Amino acid sequence: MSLSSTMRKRAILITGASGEVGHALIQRLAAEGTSRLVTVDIRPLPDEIRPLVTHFEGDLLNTRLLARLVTEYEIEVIYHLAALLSTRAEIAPEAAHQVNVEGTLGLLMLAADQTQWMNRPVQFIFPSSIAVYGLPDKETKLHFQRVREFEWNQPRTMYGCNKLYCEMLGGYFTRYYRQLAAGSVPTIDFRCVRFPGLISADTLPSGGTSDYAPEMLHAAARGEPYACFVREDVRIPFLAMPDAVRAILMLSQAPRETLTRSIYNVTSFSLSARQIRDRVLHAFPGAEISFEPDIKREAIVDSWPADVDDSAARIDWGWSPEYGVDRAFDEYLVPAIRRHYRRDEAQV
Ligand code: AKB
Repeated sequence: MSLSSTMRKRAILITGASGEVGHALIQRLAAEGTSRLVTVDIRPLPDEIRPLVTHFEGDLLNTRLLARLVTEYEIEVIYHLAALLSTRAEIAPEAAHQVNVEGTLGLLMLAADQTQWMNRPVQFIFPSSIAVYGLPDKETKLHFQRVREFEWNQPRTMYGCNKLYCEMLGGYFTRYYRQLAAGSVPTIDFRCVRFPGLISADTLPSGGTSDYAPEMLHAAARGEPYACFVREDVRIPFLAMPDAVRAILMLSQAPRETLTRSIYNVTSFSLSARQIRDRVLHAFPGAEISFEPDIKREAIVDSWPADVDDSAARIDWGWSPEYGVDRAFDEYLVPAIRRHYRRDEAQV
């Protein structure tokens, strides 16, 4: 046993823990009995997940915070969820680059150092995004319906560029980092899922461009009018939050030798904004939903594919979503959102 492992506590690190995916992932890991969760976020944690983890409130770019983490913990797995999403990143591109790229680079270096200390690979799970794709126009989008991982990697947003580059950095750290050092250097185990738009019943995203779907649904459940910022026919793929968390955990648990690549698309259903509106109206017949496109945000969504091909994930690690479109709306989103806002009303 190394000196470090006699002194430090083993831990699973989750960055961006206060965000939507962090919230759902922590609840799921804690429900499975995982106790050694250490989290970092610039924001405080929501009350319901605070007791489940040891939280460090602070900036990932703060090297002293990272140094403190590794003096206290032997970090075996990193779920690196922290990011500025696509709309917010267009408003503050430099800040987005710092958080999304420099933040990721710092953590990859930390993972590489920990890998050497422990002499076994730290697993680095990285959620990427449909934003890494950039289709040049609507005709191309119509023609190339289900895009594979290596196609159309020409993002038109800062966020998409950041995610695509960090995917490559992850591959570099897995295969080539310190390639000129003497002897063999153990490398990290980087694994990436590319998510489509995510929809959660419990939380709302902030700063994304696929946000119109969850916003429409949550506004209807709250009895508030909603003006959708993309045209009715704009279509992208989506995944319900429980499936997003399942995908992360399935990829993390997959035996290394079954993985033929480090980057995998995952998806469930592809819907136009009109089809989402129709489903929301079916569940909440009085909902007031209008379409008032913001042509700049709409152009971002138009550059994302109508659907993605996730067959590599299906073949390599048995991925298949549990929530197809009917089950996602009828058994998860609508009932859980109703419960969520009823609970809120009861607490007022
Ligand atoms: C965003 O809209 O920026 C995100 C994403 C598609 O990754 N939800």
